[in-house]
Amino acid sequence: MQGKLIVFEGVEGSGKTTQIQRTQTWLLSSGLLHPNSQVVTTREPGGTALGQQLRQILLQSAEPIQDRTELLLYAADRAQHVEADLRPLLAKGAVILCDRYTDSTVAYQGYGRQLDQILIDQLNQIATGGLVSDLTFWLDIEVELGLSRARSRASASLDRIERADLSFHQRVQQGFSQLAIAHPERIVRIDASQSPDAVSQQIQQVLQARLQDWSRS
Ligand code: T5A
Repeated sequence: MQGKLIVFEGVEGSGKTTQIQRTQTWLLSSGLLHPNSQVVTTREPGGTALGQQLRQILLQSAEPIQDRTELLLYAADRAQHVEADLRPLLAKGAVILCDRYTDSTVAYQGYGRQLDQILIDQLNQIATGGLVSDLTFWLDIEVELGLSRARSRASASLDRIERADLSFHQRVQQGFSQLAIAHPERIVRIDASQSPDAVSQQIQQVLQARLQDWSRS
């Protein structure tokens, strides 16, 4: 099987980090992959060393960040991530589990910040060089429930974007919902309001079927 890019998306606190870790553990013990297969986890922003510096700026900057500046910083993080990490890993046949990718930019900067969607699509194209995910899990959860989970996690304090007002997060949610409607072949909705085990089960069911399809093609 060729390398695969599997992305996890959703609003704040939807459980992406939790489910990526569980999916990696499950995949490695499932027997569904070749024994030498690499299963790698990564994230945006912050998948590379340069990206970690950009993440720090994006999420912790004390100076207000203008909306277009924010968009360009996410694009810079992605361009570095794709070229330095994602493409080389895919070329080696790795299965990559990535916390956020292009759909986050559409949802947060497009729907949330209300920047021009055509500009965002062009920038996503420049940053990725056309690399699209093979499968995207949209962890769908009510915004308020996600934010309350984010507030109760171990590292407690909310970052710059999490502190945005509720209407911003609701527009982001609407963005993910529209994306799922527009790309049903790529985006699979998961009910993320359930227990961690129940959410993992939904993901594993979809992934098992996809892996079987991919290994036949
Ligand atoms: N962003 C990103 C943009 O604006 N544009 C872009 O282009 C990109 C790429 C990144 C920020 O940048 C923005 C979006 C984000 O605001 P992030 O850290 O990647 O930040 O994203 P967050 O959503 O903030 O990550 P979180 O860690 O808050 O949420 P997760 O990873 O979705 O959730 P997780 O797994 O850490 O869980 C949160 C808490 O809930 C518990 C966990 O134990 C944890 O305490 N939990 C559950 N509790 C009950 N039931 C379940 N099923 C649970 N699953 C997890």
